[in-house]
Amino acid sequence: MARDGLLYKLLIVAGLCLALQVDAASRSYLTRPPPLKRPPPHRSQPRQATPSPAPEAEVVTVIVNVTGQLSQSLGHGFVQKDASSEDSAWSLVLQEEQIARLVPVSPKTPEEASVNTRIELETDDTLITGDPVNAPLALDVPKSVADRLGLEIAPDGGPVAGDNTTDGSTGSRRRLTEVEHAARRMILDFHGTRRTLAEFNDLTDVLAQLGVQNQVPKAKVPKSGVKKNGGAKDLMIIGGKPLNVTSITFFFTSSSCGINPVLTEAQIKARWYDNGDSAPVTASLQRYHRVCSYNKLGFYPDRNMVFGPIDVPCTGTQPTKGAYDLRKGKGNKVNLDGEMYGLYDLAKAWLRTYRPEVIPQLPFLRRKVLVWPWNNQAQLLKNGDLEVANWAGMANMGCPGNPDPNGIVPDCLTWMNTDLPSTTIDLTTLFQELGHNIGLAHSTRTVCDAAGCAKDEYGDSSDPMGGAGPISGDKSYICLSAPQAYKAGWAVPLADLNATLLDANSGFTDYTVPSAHSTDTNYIRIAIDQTGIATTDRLRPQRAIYVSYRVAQPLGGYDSGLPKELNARVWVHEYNETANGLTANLKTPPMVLNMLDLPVADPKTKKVGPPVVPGWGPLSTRLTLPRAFGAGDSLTIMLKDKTTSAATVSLCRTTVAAESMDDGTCNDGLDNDCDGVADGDDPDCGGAGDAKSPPPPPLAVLRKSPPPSPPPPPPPAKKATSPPPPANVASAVPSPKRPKAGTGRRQHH
Ligand SMILES: *[C@@H]1O[C@H](CO)[C@@H](O)[C@H](O)[C@H]1NC(C)=O
Ligand SMILES: *[C@@H]1O[C@H](CO)[C@@H](O)[C@H](O)[C@H]1NC(C)=O
Ligand SMILES: *[C@@H]1O[C@H](CO)[C@@H](O)[C@H](O)[C@H]1NC(C)=O
Ligand SMILES: *[C@@H]1O[C@H](CO)[C@@H](O)[C@H](O)[C@H]1NC(C)=O
Ligand SMILES: *[C@@H]1O[C@H](CO)[C@@H](O)[C@H](O)[C@H]1NC(C)=O
Ligand SMILES: [Ca+2]
Ligand SMILES: [Ca+2]
Ligand SMILES: [Ca+2]
Repeated sequence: MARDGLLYKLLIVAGLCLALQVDAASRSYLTRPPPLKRPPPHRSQPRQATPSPAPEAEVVTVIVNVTGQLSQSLGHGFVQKDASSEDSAWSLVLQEEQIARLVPVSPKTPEEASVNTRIELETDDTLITGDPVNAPLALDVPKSVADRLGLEIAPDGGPVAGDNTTDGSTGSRRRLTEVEHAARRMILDFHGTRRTLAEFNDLTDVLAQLGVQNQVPKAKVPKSGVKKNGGAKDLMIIGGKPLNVTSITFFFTSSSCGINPVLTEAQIKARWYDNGDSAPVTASLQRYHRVCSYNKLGFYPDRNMVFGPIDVPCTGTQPTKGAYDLRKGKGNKVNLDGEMYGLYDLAKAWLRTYRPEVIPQLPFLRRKVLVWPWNNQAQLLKNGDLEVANWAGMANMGCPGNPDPNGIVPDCLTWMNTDLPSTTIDLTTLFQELGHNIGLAHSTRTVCDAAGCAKDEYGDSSDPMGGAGPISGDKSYICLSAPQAYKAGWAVPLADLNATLLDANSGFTDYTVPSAHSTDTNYIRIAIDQTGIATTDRLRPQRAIYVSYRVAQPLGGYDSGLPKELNARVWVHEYNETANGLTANLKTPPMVLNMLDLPVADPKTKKVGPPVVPGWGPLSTRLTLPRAFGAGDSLTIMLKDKTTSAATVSLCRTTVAAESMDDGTCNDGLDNDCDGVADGDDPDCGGAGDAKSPPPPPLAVLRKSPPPSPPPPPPPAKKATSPPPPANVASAVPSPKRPKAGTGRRQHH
């Protein structure tokens, strides 16, 4: 227990609620990632058998050096069975799908901005979107094909011209077709040289025509220690300086496929642009950005356009990725690149014909959003096994940039997977995809039961970057958790503490933590022990704890989607990154540790006890991190009081296990050991207080703050760091009225 007290605590809490019900608290799972206890969705098999793997004994390996910048994407929803814990309720761990691509560093034309090469990234470095990658990429050409091309295997495994194609050879030599000739020439020319991504793609194209396809070349990037350029800078807010999102959205039909989604331009625009409090949709992208970023990241109609429906052919071939098949997917037989980029190619072709005036703006409308019912086939056939895409959304994780701030930037894409018969778009999914575009990782939680612990990639239901499910999809929304708001630059800490600033053994210090809706200065950040953190890395990681308080506002307002179970709680998160303006590292996402609340009276029995939240167990008023500052140096976070606008949270750091007569700590007026009782009250000093359960704190009553004045100041505590009074306290806000739970549920496919 001493070794890993936090995990132990989680284990106890989660152990009490083994049976994860599909209740309001976990409702979020219904909206996007599949629920943990649902049988794993069928992992769609490629319907056409992937070609090459007939064990080809010998290959010619063509190695081409390329330079590109990394462009990563994230999708939802692969479920992986953890074989090590057969019986665990948590053994189905949700994993995201990650795709790494190389894109040009500084494209000269909009066409070049679309060039991309899927790679398998192999590196120990923390690489993020925008980082330059210089890597040899290897393509294997089977010997049978090499023979056809008149190539032989050199001692190093590479290609050399075979004798039998040289001039003046025997008359039995077969004439090469045009494609074979091109392939032979390219292989011999390119091998061992440095080429552009476009040239590399030409090589893979010509090989594909010879049946050598679907190789995802491995990019082995040595751990360099060399400074990367630090990734692309996109829409992270730095120093509070406002920025605007720009985007262009396309939605499609395919009458030749018989796939005719009913979604209209008006229905999309109603969800993009704010139309006031009485509009049918108040959870618009425009409002979400304005409210949740505290006016820092704007989303305005003039630079966020919507076009469609664009009727596209069911199957075909498009410039960026070749063949596509919208009915069955996998036009290129191994992944959805053919369809994902085919749709974008088709959208651009449509613009050139019908809205040519938009073409010059295209490079400056940063995000490209493509809306398509990917699982149309499944729905047409009423056969859940035929999923084309098993993600609800897929998005660029950070947008690639250009060293020249005025240069053309490579495409930054988001794909939405809508339901064929739906007239809405799942805005929570879209917030998450646009959050990925900004460069935010998923919001996770580690869940445990008797069989062990597992990380749930979407486990933080307080955050759209996790599994948040707002009470009404069209009316309400949930803003970012404290660590994500910190990373995005949307909110700043009211106190930024660390081991130097937080004294040990001097008892609790009170902080007033305003509800996140009332001010952008709204959480405590505590840098803790940095053991195991690569603090000298250019990404400047730092392990820290975040303490925040979130009270739902009325429909359309800040956090209006927080369900009752998650409302007016104090949240404790851990995140190992800093607000450096860069895309987050996918490997180190933020994690919710717990939520805290005061005891409540049971409406029936009138007995006072901790509120019990399904999936979370009984909520405590405090959380102790036993090794926060190293072995034997703990941090306790305690909720003392709360109103509709602020919570009083107290922090206590200690290196002593008990107060003692011997060293005078029984007579210093301090709760030295952070157990909630000091000196004479502490049993260590002969007091009556039971150290294990200190006197119960006041009941959780959401008191109305007196209208004009800010929340009452916390009881004066020594060196209390009070934040400036909340700028804009929504005074006397009654609990928001909500439509019946479930109205916002998106039908899960
Ligand atoms: C080259 O010779 C190999 C056998 O060594 C043969 O299989 C191949 O077809 C020949 N290629 C051409 C282009 O004649
Ligand atoms: C290709 O990359 C490898 C490994 O980084 C390097 O050793 C080699 O010199 C490069 N070749 C060219 C032509 O750039
Ligand atoms: C964002 O767009 C709005 C509306 O077009 C404009 O008024 C504002 O100045 C823009 N802000 C920035 C930072 O570009
Ligand atoms: C804590 O923060 C202060 C102020 O930023 C800084 O001077 C100090 O070095 C930090 N201490 C640690 C242990 O990082
Ligand atoms: C932060 O890093 C530490 C040290 O590697 C690790 O133990 C901890 O789990 C990390 N926290 C998160 C939220 O990833
Ligand atoms: Ca004690
Ligand atoms: Ca004491
Ligand atoms: Ca004590």
